[in-house]
Amino acid sequence: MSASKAPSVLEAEPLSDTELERIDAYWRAANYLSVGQIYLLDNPLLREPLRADHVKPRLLGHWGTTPGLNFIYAHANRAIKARDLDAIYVMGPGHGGPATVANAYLEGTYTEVYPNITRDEQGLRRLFRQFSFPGGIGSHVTPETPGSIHEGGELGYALTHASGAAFDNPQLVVFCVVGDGEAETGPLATSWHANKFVNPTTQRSAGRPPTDGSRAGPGTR
Ligand SMILES: Cc1ncc(C[n+]2csc(CCOP(=O)(O)OP(=O)(O)O)c2C)c(N)n1
Repeated sequence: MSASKAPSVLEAEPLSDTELERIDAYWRAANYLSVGQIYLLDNPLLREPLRADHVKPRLLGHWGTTPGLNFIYAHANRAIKARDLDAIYVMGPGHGGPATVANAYLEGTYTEVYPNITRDEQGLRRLFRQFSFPGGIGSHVTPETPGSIHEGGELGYALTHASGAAFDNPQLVVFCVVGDGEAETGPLATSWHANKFVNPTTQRSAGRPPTDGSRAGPGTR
């Protein structure tokens, strides 16, 4: 939401072939790690032909939202590195859990926090098996997910949390994805209005909402 270091749109260049190849490779790896968590109990690298007993008997969630979340994660990382940004990524969609875990694993954070989830075939098997499985991790972004401070289990709060992060940290870039299902909730319907507090030039009298219990000034209705 901060535009302080954004380059001019007129001077922007397309990514180089090397950058595109690397981003694409990262994205495909994150997608593989995500789909593996949803479906696979065993045979994590598909070294042998897939059999029914390699697949989880009861799936929870679906694949739909995950490639989009991974795509934004990959490009957000690119922008963060290129411009040395302070950033946070708020993921709203209800079934986006595998994406966060996949990226934490790809970056190495997951193994740092959970040394038994190693970066080899055995670790991959454990990573896939534990997702939405008895004794494992939740199907959404639970607090156990390294780096996560936004619990994804109850839909509706992505935009509120993203706006709050931006209000409190004007220099922070906040990437926020809202699920279409999430967008049907009351809290989310209301939080679309939060932008009126962010931009004082379009809502001049709004400013920052009072946090000390005092009444808002004229024009803040
Ligand atoms: C407040 C609330 N209501 C219902 C649910 C059950 N639920 C979990 S995921 C989901 C669908 C979410 O749709 P969307 O946000 O578009 O995410 P996607 O399915 O694309 O991942 C629902 C209704 C919930 N988690 N929280």
